[in-house]
Amino acid sequence: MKQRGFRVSFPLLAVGAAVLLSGCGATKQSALAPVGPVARAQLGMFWESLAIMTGIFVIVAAVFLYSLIRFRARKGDATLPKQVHGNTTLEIAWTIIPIILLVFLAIPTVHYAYAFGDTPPNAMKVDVVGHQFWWEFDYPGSQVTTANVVHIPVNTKVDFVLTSADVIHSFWVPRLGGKTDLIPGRVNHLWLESNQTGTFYGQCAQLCGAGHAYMKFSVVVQTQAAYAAWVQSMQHPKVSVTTPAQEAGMQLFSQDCATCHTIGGTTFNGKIGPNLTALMTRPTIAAGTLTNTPANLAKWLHDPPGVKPGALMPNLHLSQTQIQSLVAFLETLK
Ligand code: HEC
Ligand SMILES: [Cu+2]
Repeated sequence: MKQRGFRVSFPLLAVGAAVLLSGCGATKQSALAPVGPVARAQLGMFWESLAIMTGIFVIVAAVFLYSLIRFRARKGDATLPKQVHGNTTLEIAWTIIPIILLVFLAIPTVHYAYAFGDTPPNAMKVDVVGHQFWWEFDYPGSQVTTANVVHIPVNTKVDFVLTSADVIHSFWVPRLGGKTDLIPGRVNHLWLESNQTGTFYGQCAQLCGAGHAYMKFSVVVQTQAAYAAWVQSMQHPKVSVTTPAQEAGMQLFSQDCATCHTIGGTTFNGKIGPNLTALMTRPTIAAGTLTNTPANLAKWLHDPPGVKPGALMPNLHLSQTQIQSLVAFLETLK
C-alpha cells in the first residue's frame, strides 16, 4: 500500500514542480542571468551562501547516516548503549565553526550593503514614480517623460530615484539587480548598470492591489549614440495628423482623454494617466498587459478594467467608430 502511494505522488509532485517553475520563464526575468555589476555581485553572494549551506548539509547528513547505520539496534542485542552527556571539545568546535562561516558571509554582505547603498556621485538620474498599476519615468533636466519603458545607456551607472503616487510598490529588474520599494512621501535610491544592450524586463514586486500582476515594465539598454538619439526624438515628438479619421480622433482625445493624458508636441497635458508621447515606440500598453498593436489599442479603449483588473482608466463606453478614430490618432504618436 505504502509503495503505491509513493509511486502515485512522486510523478504528481514532479509535474506540479514543473508547472510552478515554468512560470520562471527561462532567462527573461532571471536573477541567475545577470547583465550588470549589481546583479552579478548579488548572484555571487547567493552562490557563496549556497556553497556554505551545501557543505554543512553534506557533513551533517553524512554524520547522521553513519550514526543511523553504525549504532542501529541489532537483532537479539538488548543491552543499553553507553550513556554519555556533554563533550566540551565538540561543543566548542560546533560553536566556533558556525561563527567562522558567518564571518565569511558577513564580510561580502556588509561590503555590498554599503557599496549598493551609496549612490555613485556621477550616476545618471531617472525619477521613477509608481502608480496603481503603471510606471512613470522622468528624466530630470531633459524634459522627457515616459511610461512603462525606460531607456538607459549601456555601461552607465543609473540612479533610479524612487517614489510612489499612492501605495507601496517595489522596483525590480532581476537581470540588473534590485529590488527597492517605492514608498509614498519618501525617496529611495537604487543604482543599477547594464553591461549589455538589449531589453530586460522589470516587475512590481510588492502586492499593490488588483492590477499588481500587470504592473510590468521594460528596460531598453542602448549604445550611447542610440540613447542620445532616443532622447532627441522624445524632446521633439512628431505628431502629424492628416486623415479625417486622425483628426476626428484628436478631437475626441481633447474631449475625453486630455484631462488624464499628456502628449508631447500637443496642448494635451493631463497628469493622471501615463504620458502618451511617442506611444507607438512602446513595446506594450497598460504596463505589459497587451502588446502594442492597433487591435490591442482598440481592445484597451473598449474596456480598460475588463482587460486589466483594477485598471484606473475608466470604461468610457466609446462606440466602435470613436475607438477606430482614436486608434488612428494614437498611431500617429511616434
Ligand atoms: C480618468 C483618467 C483617464 C482618462 C479619462 C483616460 N485615461 Fe487612458 N489611462 C489612464 C490610466 C490611469 C492608465 C494606466 C492604466 C494601467 O496601465 O493600469 C491609462 C492608460 C492608457 C493607455 C496605455 C498607455 C501605456 O503606455 O500603457 C492608453 C493608450 C490610454 N490610456 C489612452 C486613453 C485614451 C485614448 C483616452 C480617451 C478615450 C483615455 N486614455 C482616457 C487614465 C485615463
Ligand atoms: Cu505592485
